[in-house]
Parts: sequence; structure tokens; C-alpha cells
Amino acid sequence: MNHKIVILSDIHGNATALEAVIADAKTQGASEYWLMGDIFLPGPGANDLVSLLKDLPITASVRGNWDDCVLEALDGQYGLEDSQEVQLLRMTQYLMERMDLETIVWLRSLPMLEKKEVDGLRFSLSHNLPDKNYGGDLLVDNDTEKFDQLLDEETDVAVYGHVHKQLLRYGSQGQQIINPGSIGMPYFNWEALKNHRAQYAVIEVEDGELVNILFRKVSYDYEAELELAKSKDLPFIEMYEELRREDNYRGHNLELLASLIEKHGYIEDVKNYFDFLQSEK
Ligand SMILES: [Mn+2]
Repeated sequence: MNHKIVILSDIHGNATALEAVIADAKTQGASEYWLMGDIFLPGPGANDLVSLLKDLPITASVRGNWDDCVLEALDGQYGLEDSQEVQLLRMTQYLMERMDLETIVWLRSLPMLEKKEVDGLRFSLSHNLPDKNYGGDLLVDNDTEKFDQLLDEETDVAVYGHVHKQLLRYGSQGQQIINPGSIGMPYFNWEALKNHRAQYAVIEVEDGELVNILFRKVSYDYEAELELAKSKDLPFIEMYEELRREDNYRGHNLELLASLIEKHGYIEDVKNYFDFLQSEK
């Protein structure tokens, strides 16, 4: 029996890239899809992105750190003192103005860790570490001992996302580790390898054997995605423009965030939108 599984990760609100990936994946003849988290933001994808996902036979999903950020923003865990928290509040507001609440209920229900067995081959799926979906533990140049945290005696293949780079390596005992890369937000260090393509992976299991691991990089119209974001009034559009054109995201640049928050009056927006910020006044 042959199983082909498409692995999607780190879409980050880029529905244009997701659409191109789905079109490419359909030519691969996969029977199921696994979703590795970080579905929304900082791109504009909302209900449109959800409807693309709803058409797929998704059989496993895990929750990413950006998914948690949306939930934390909604749950009143963020305030106005921290520029990054204001950014997440404003972007979550944007999302909620364009997305059904049932999607939030679904996000909340997602586990950090999923175990899947395909023809006897045992897979472990987590956005980052099985019990920690954020941080730099699994950056691609880290030591093998870090990657061993993905593995246990019951895992033959570990799949993770989060670092936005396609990766194939082994744990110290020989188990396989796969990262499908990022659909909406690929990162590069080496200039000659830089491109605007959306990344994903396909794995093929035949009679309990792992017979193929395919890393795809699919081109899509990133200028059209940027135009879409502009036409939909995406907040922090300056940063999204740099992400789409330069594949660089300055989400940790507090100075830049503070100046954009000031320029666009985002504090007033979120004060008016979130009740718990109102009561803080
Ligand atoms: Mn991510």
C-alpha cells in the first residue's frame, strides 16, 4: 500500500502562496495532508485562507507559536507597553475582522504534539519541540543533541516546522527528522539560494517503508500577494512589503514597530477594539 502525505507549515497568512502549493501538491497525488502550525499573520489571509484549508483532507494539525499569539491577544494577555504586543493585538484585530470565530475555537483545540502511524511507521509531529512551540532550540545549525529532543523510542520520523527552512537530518540514534520549510515566510542566510518560492514537503510510505522525501519550492506571484495585502488594508504593511520583496521580516525591530504604531495610530485602534484595553484606561 502506498501513502503520499503532503506536509504544510508556516503559512503565516499568505493565501496566495498556499494556493500555489495546493495546486502543486494536487499533482503529487497525495491522500492526506498534515498541518504544522503558524497558519495566520503577519499576512492578510483569514477566511479566504481557511476555505483553502477546508477543502483539503487534513488528518493531523499542531499549534504553532503564532497561533498561540492570536489566542493570547484575544485572551487579554497583552498590553500597550510592549511594541510587539501592540503589533500582535493590532494584527489579531485585523484577523478577527475577517475571520469566523469557529476558526479560533479550532485553533484552541489543536495539540502541540500529534503522533501518526502510517503502515507501521511512527511519526511525531510538533511545530517546534513537542512541549515548546517557540524559541531557537531547533535552528538548522544546532547540535544533534538538541534535535534528539524531538525523538523517543516510539518515534521513527519526527516532523517539525518553525525555523522556516527545509531540513533533513538524523537524531543520534538514527531516526529521521524532516522540516518541510515555510509556505508563507521562508528564511535564507545564503544569498545565492534566496528565492521567493513557497516551500513544502511530500513524504511517501510504501508497505511500511519510507520510500521518498520530496522538498518542493513553488513559485507564486508575490507581488500579487502584496497588492492583495494593500487592498485589504493589512496593518504593518511596510513590514509585509519588505517580507514579500526581500524575504526579510523585521518583527523583532522594536524601533521600527514603535514608529509604525505611532504613524498609523494603532494604539487607538486596539483600545477601541479590545474591551479589556478599554477598562485599563
Ligand atoms: Mn513560523
